[in-house]
Amino acid sequence: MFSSKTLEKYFVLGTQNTNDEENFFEVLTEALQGGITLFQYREKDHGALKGHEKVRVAKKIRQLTAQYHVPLVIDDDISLAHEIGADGVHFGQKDGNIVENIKSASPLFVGISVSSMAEYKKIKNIQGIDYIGIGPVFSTTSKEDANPAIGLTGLAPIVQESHWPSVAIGGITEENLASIISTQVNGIAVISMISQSSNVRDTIKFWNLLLLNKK
Ligand code: TZP
Ligand code: MG
Repeated sequence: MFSSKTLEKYFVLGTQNTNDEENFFEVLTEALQGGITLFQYREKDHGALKGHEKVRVAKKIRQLTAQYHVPLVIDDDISLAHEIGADGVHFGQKDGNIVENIKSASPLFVGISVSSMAEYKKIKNIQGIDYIGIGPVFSTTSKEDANPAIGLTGLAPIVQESHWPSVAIGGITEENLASIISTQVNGIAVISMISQSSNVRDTIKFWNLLLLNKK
């Protein structure tokens, strides 16, 4: 069900990253049509929906992603993930006890964020993690409490060291995408490269082209 290939083109979005709900579903639909391989619903930070509104939107997302056979990950909300039948859950370092979270997330797959080699080493013996997200690689305005950017020199050694599949995140654009791909990371996760794109299909086509050149 979960394979490292799933991480390849990982799109992350919450309604706070778009103008409104209509725009959110427009962008998500274009991204699904364009060929993203994984979607994370990250409803967080200023302007995020809460309670019933969040559940309502999440149910629509579940329907839409299922239509395109794209797995759905929920950021930091285990009960929502179970309620709507999501495929995975993602946790940051500040999202509570990792071992407890992994237990409650079962049988869903689990991703954990790390922003340094020290953070990777702290979790590396924990059972039940399916992938790690590494970043922010470059500086980002899409996350309020983002750690300092680690750059390619911070990213590459963690990719090498990780015994789990990994995905790079943070400040990734069409300009620096090739440099990220060259680290051999399994996947790339983006918000604004897609949500702010003037042509989502072209952006994903370009992404595919770079991935083809890698192989
Ligand atoms: N985690 C680390 S950076 C980030 C998250 C959720 C935001 C990524 O957004 P963008 O627009 O791709 O920099
Ligand atoms: Mg988080």
